[in-house]
Amino acid sequence: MATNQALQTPAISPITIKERTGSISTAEIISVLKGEITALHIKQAFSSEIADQITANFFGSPGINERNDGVPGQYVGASHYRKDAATYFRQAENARPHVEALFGNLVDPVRALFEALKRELQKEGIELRLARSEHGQANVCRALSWSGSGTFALDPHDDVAQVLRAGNDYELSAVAHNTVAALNFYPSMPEEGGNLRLWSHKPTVADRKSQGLETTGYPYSATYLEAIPSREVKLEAGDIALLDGGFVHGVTGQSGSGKRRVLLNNFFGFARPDLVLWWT
Ligand SMILES: O=C(O)CCC(=O)C(=O)O
Ligand SMILES: [Fe+2]
Repeated sequence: MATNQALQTPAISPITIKERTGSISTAEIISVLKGEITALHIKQAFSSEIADQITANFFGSPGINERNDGVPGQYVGASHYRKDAATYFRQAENARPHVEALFGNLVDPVRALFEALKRELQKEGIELRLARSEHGQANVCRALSWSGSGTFALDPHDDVAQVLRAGNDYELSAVAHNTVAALNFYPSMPEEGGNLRLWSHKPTVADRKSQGLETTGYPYSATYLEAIPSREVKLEAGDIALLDGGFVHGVTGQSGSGKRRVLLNNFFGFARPDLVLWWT
């Protein structure tokens, strides 16, 4: 017999997307962090010189690997998804030289954003730092190229389940009760598709349970999302997207013969009123 939970239609939460061209500001970052806007899309936010350098270094990296956690894609760096803290932080330490090498001798724009946000939050008495444990410290970002083929290059998911279920040995679990901000820099985009799709829905623990996605938040089915309005953020190389990772999001199918899609990603959020943690 079907339970009430399974019959319940998912709640619709309105989304606000701010889009403009130029340089990202700390005030805008903080407004996503505080849940005032759902997503921020900054077009042409970093130069094609750094974008091309990162892309070439990613595909040529001796640290590039295929993901083996059920999410199709290649990566440089470490992901805490489905890993205990000891494994994640050890991988982050081992991958650090490869992450740093992505930028060659150019200034890392993700670190520059981290430092600017750190200075701004400090003025309000809030510390921003990388998540850490006795086994090591998170990196500022990881690089990813999704390889899902079909409707989505990366299936619809939320970024909160993996944080909520990270476990007690992670200090970052506390962030799951606040906005989990997901920051993406796009050095390379395919000719067609590879856009970010955002659904007007922020799943609860009960919603995830009803879908059997309690620990992963991945992947929400087409049937589950059917009646929920969604919006597409059209991305180009050099763009930044910052979103509330609690809302269901995914990456649309990609095509074209030339360019592969590459992004730099990390997550951050309030662990305490006076502490913002940053991890990958
Ligand atoms: O590739 C993207 O645009 C989004 C990536 C993402 O949602 C994730 O890494 O959790
Ligand atoms: Fe995500």
